[in-house]
Amino acid sequence: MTMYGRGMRNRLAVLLVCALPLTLVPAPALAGGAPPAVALGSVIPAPVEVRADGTSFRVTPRTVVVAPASARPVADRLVEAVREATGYRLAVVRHAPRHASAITLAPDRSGGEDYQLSVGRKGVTIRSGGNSGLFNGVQTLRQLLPLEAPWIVAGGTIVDRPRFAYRGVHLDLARHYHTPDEVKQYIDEISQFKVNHLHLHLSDDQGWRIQIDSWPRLTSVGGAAGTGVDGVGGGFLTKAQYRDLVRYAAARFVTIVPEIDMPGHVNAAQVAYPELTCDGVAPPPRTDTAVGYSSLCIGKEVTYQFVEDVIRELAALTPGPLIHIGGDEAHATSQADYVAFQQRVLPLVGKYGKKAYGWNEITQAPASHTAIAQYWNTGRTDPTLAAAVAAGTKVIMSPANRAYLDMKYDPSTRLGLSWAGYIEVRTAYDWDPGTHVAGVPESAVLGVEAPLWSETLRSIEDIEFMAFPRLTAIAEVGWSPSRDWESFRTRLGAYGPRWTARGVGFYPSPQIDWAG
Ligand code: TNX
Repeated sequence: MTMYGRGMRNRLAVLLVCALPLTLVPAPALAGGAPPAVALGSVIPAPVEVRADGTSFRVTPRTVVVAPASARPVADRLVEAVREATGYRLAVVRHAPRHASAITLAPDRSGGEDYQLSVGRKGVTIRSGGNSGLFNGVQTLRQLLPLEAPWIVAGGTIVDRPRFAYRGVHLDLARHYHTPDEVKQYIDEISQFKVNHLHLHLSDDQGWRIQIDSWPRLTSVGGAAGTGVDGVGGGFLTKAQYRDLVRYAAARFVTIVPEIDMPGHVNAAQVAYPELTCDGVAPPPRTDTAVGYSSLCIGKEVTYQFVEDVIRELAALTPGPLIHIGGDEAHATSQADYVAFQQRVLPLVGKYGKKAYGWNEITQAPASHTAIAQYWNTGRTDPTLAAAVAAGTKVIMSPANRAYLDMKYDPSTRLGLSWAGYIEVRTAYDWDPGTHVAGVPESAVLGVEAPLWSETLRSIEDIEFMAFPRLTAIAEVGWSPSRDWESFRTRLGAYGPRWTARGVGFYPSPQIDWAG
């Protein structure tokens, strides 16, 4: 089968207002047996409204990108994307010459992430009130460019906006370190699906992955060679590398959210600084995958000096509003100690101008009522979370049996874990963050995040195999107001050749009819 399906060839385009659930609108057929343009509705995540009008636009080497100075950063991304797709190096101009074939970025008064994309015979116009919206429109346009010449885009209009403001992924750099270049490659991929946050898990029992000047042994010891699972790898981000990553992500409208996990998951810090244990004795380094055995010493003042130094330095590195303080699986901390710890630590994040974000266990502490809880459990009820929500806590949904990208797809998957079950594409797709947990209404949900723990993942190839295609399901759960599995699986099947063309080794799920 071709990328677009045999049945779509040579059909006439029709004027069609596409109310969700999306159907694939036949795209204009072209003369000379060339493949039809990509159907206007064939976008992931599904846009809110798609109206095909039967016209089309052709991108040529003489097409110009028109953008005001304020939108120049987005224009640069657009030029890069068109070059990657077509090989053309389009010029960027402030004003279009008369009769020019143009792709225009037009700031208007709509909301920041909303955008409208119109494709007519003379050009493409993307309108948005914010550069993030213009960037979203550019990501849509990328998916509408065919994989091969002629570079014809189907005509019509897309009106689009996100359901949730927070659409995130998480990457564990602690269990296996991943280099800045690998993280950048991941950012390039996720941002194409309008994912706008990257949560980096920067410390755990095995290793510590971010430079902290006031506690230098965290990285000289905790980031040394051999600190990955099974003694593999090691490494850490210097502050300069971290700042560079933050800038790279920001240029793709992705906000980096740093996490330091505490009071559990701290063995690497205690190996480097034995005073962080209650008896002052350094534990042995650990590179196995057990969890829940380490704890900061809740009664010692040095613990809070350490935590405050780390939060202060992280906050200074972080232009984004959030700092994640972990808080999961603190099985070696008594409940009373856990609450006492969080009551001191959650407010420290505010002291340095950031909002506290933590795994859902933090909701045991009243100080979490002004924080954000990340729901990672597998149940549909959680009275502690629901009570916190009633008191003001906001939630990001990452139910492990739906959103965990480190779960195996099925029992034969070579990588990954299975403690939360197997997660095929449809399982990742068929759930609703607004009704998932009793007592957590949509109004309390900021969005979704797909964690990728790296106990079994070493390379970018491993990351991509586990993330794709499932991440696109989570991206659609976070973006699209109403969803339809049949429509999604058709669009996903058509998308596969794009990953192949970019060398992304995705999992070829048997639930999908892959094109090409
Ligand atoms: C649970 S989910 C953890 C991590 C593991 C993960 C593996 C959560 C907040 N903690 O420590 O890496 O399972 O799936």
